[in-house]
Amino acid sequence: MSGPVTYELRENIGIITVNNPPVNALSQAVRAGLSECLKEALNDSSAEAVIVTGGGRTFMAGADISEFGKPTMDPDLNSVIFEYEDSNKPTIAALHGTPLGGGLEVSMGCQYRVANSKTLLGLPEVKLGLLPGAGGTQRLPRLVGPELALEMITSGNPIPAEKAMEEGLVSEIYNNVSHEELIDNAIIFAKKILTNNTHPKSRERTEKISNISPDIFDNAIKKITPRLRGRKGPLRCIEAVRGAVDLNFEEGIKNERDLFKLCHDSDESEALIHSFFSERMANKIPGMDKDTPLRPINKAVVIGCGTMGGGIAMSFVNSGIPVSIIETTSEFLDKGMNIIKNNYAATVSKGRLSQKNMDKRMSLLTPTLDWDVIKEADIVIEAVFEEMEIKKEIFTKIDNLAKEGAILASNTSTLDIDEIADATNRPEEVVGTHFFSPANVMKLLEIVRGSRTKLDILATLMSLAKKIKKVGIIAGNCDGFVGNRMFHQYVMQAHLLVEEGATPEQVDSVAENWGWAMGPFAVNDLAGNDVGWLIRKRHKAENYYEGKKYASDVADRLCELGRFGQKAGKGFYKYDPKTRKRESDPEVHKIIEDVRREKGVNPREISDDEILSRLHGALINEGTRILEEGHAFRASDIDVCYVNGYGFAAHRGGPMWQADKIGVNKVAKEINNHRNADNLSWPESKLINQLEESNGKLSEFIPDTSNPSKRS
Ligand code: T1G
Repeated sequence: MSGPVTYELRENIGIITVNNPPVNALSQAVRAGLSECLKEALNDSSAEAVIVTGGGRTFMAGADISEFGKPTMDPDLNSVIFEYEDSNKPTIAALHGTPLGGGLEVSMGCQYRVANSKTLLGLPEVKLGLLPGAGGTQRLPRLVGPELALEMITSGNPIPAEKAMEEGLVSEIYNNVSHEELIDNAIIFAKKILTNNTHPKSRERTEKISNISPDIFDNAIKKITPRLRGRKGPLRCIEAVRGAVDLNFEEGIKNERDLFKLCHDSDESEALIHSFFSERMANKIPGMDKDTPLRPINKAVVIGCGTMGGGIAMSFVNSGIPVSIIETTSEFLDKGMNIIKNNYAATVSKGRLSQKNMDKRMSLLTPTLDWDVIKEADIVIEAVFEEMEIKKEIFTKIDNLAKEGAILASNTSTLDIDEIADATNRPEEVVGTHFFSPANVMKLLEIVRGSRTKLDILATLMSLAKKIKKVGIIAGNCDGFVGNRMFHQYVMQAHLLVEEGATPEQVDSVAENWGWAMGPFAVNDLAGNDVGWLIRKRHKAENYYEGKKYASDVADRLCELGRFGQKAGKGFYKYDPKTRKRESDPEVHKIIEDVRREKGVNPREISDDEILSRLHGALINEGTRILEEGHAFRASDIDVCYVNGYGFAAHRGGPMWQADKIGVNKVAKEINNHRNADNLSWPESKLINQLEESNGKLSEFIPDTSNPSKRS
């Protein structure tokens, strides 16, 4: 039979296999194929039991997300699952890879599940703003109990096969077998259970959902509430699981379906699905043939073992890539290595890393003063002091030592990659790898292309980003690249709002109530106010502020008083030394009043709406300028940057997504109004004006990135 689902008979067992690469998503054709092949198996008198499995790298990894938002096509997944559950021949799901979402739901419709020991089983729908909509909230509690079901469904995180077996979700696991061996073992298992008198249907199992205290749901709500940031999906997940305990199966399924529809129709889900696909779209490099070979990255060298260098090195060894770390003195090296060791030890003490894994990672780190290690490296990442002359000196040294084909990368957060590249004889091999602090934790990696950087280097680094569990975007070599360039405008508006009459507390609470992880002033205090202070001093020396409004007098005053933020115990706020909780500080309000008086500003009442409009308008305005200059490949890359590097709520999609959602013409009008009130801090965006006239969308704009400009 053609199509993505096939049936075959092996001895007296029917085998149904789904082949819909890359992840066997449950498209309409797959759902139809599953139904047809089951009928074939039931009609096959030689088949006494039926195994369903996925070909390639995984069992079905969920519903086909690309079908969402389109008219649903029969058969729907629920009905297919009921067919497997009501089959008059025992059905067994043979699992490997990542049976997730609808895939796990199909397996729970089967009477039995067996798995490769490396399988990860989960219901990640909540990460898409959804909930398991094909019986998952009803069958999982019946198989593993409501508490684990609540944890899995509200977190969206998978569990390993071993735990699944302990909890009764899987009957047998086979140690690290091939897919063929998995099927062989599943056939043996099928023959074994044929001797059972009955084959329990998941939906009829009630032993684990009886006598359940309602407290578990209230506790689940209490646990998730601080992380909601305006989302409703996780609460609906809890209510769906509550239905599994309080209602009979049919009512529970109906309750699940009603709640699923609320999720499916929500902006929150639309934005989260946008975030999901945008992260994957960011991997695509225009002009780069996807079959072009990538460069091997088996050995890395990091120059500098400070906060950034240490964090970068950890990211590599966490993914099994050995790293040599170079420093200028043994003292600096020892200090940096101790910080890394303590970082890992802290994770071990929290039970999030085994001592064995910590030792393995530490064994992949080679501290050294010997620059000759660069000769063996596939990639060299410079992570030293943010000073151009120092970087150029280092790159000349690297250039003289590195082998042909090695990637020469700088972790600079804003300096000119082309100028750094000019210090080498191979500028086309030089690139920026802008990690975000702490580099072993933050997911975003800005891969900064110089005007001569080869495309295969960009593609190699995109692949490397995924391997070291980062989310990469390609950024142009403009001042501040993508993220910081936009953030500079956002923070400037925040500071102007405070000069004009708002308070840091008001601005931060407006941003955080909207969905930001932290407001701009809290972020400044976290990152260190001295970081911005240093950049502002550099900009002043370069006359950057000529013809521009200067909005950081208050921030400068704070820095002059050593109020660098959390690390100094005070910044825009004062911080409890134990809890690090922020509190308003009258001293800061006094400084704000002094600056207003000296600048002749009469403070005025500023509405929350104006605050939000200016904060987001600043991001959108600068983001469109980045696009029109060709410093990003697409608007959604900017969304990926903000969701993964700046605490922009993923369930709000990103600044560019928001602009399209609100309507570019509406946003353009607001930005133009802000510019009429203060043209010095609202640089013109041609793209915004074009889209306003054409009623266009940012998501449809394709920047010209064919010849990346040298930094102006
Ligand atoms: N639908 C459509 N395409 C998908 C997909 C899916 N579910 N999952 C992945 N892809 C595409 C992805 O866009 C990329 O495409 C390629 O596959 C490789 O993905 C009814 C309603 C499975 C762990 O949420 O978590 O079931 O870029 O780069 O890193 O209750 O993909 O190559 O063109 O991520 O090896 C629930 C989502 C859906 C799982 C593999 N399931 N996927 O990771 O590869 S909702 C999920 C993942 C649902 C039911 C509900 C990961 C992965 P392209 P990749 P990977």
